Amino acid sequence: MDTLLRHSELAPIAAKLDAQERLSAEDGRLLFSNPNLALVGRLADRARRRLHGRIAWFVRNRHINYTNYCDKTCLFCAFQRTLDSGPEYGGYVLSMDQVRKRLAEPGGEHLREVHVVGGVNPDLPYDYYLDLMHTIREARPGIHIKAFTMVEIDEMARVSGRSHRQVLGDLQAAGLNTMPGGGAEIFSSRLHRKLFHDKIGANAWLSIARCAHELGIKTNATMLYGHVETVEERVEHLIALRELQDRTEGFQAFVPLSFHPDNTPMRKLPKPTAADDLRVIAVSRLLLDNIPHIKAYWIMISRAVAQIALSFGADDVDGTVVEEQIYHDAGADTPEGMTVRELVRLIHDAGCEPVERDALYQELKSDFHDLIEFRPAKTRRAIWSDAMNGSTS
Ligand code: V47
Repeated sequence: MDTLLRHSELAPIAAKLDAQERLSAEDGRLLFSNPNLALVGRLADRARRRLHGRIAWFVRNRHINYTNYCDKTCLFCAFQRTLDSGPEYGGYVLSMDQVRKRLAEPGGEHLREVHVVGGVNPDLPYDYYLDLMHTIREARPGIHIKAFTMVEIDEMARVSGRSHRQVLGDLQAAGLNTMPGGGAEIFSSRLHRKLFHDKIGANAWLSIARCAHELGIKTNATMLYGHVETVEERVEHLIALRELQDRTEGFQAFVPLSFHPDNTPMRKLPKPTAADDLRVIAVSRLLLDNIPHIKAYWIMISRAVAQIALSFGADDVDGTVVEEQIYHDAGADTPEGMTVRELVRLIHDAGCEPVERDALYQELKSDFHDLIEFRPAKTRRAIWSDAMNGSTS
């Protein structure tokens, strides 16, 4: 153990990690409140390197948000349009033709994964969701369909009168492969009452995730942070995920979701800082010892913070994305998509080794020499001297 760590109050946690012992909730609270973020990050980076070395994963994916009509009243959301608001306020439901067109756009043939989520729209019949699966499957037979949060599964069960298990089975038969991790928000019952009282809470979310895992459907998990949650509530959330994962091993990745306040009913709250984002990523890596991947979703935390996050516990940057509405409606100023070249450079310049993956984290490609320009880094003195001499090279 290095000197800084040995003399810090994190020394017992570092010792536990060295001995590959599981961290407790109390350890989680200490990691969230320790003033030395760099030390917390160093611990997380060690854990990340033990699991993944220098690899950082990305996927050629695109998101499709099939509707933004939603009858829920979540205070953190800017994406939702009320059912009576009409298209003049930007409300939409994608037709199957529009879905086909999105998949037929240039580059669509290279997509590995499509990520499909939408609002809770009670006007959609059960068949809409099954048609969506069939349409995507037909348009891109080889594509991996990652679709629907536990919240949407609950809505489909309500509209069809079928159980969660039956709905998941129907979707699987129609082409669903895995599920994203959204809708978990924050498991605290206090915040469920305050922020999203008319949507499923922790028990239902965890129970549907468990059901999906039992059917062999891998999912991700998320936590929405940076609003009014406490450190205790963050830790409680992470430990609940860890406990379910002990039973099912069905979570592939954990995706911390940094709150974007613009255009939401909580718009007066300040945005989480880069330090908040990095700390949540680091503590997640340390507490979630049984979830293989921690995602730094560049759309939410910016490309620059995603790069640093790769040294703070994250091993995955999601992917090309192409079109994104949930965070852009809430004020995200990142682009909506990135090219493979940009992703590869982002990872390479952060000191990691870019590896293209499929949706199940199988390696597809790791040799990107053609995309990375190897220019010897200029010394500061050379940059200064060029600047003084007017060189623009
Ligand atoms: O469930 C909504 C969150 C989630 C805001 O699994 C917001 O690979 C921040 O889950 N500020 C949907 N967050 C997105 C999601 C996701 C994204 C990328 C990858 C994966 C994955 C999953 O976004 C919602 C909600 O928790 N959200 N509004 C907001 N204003």
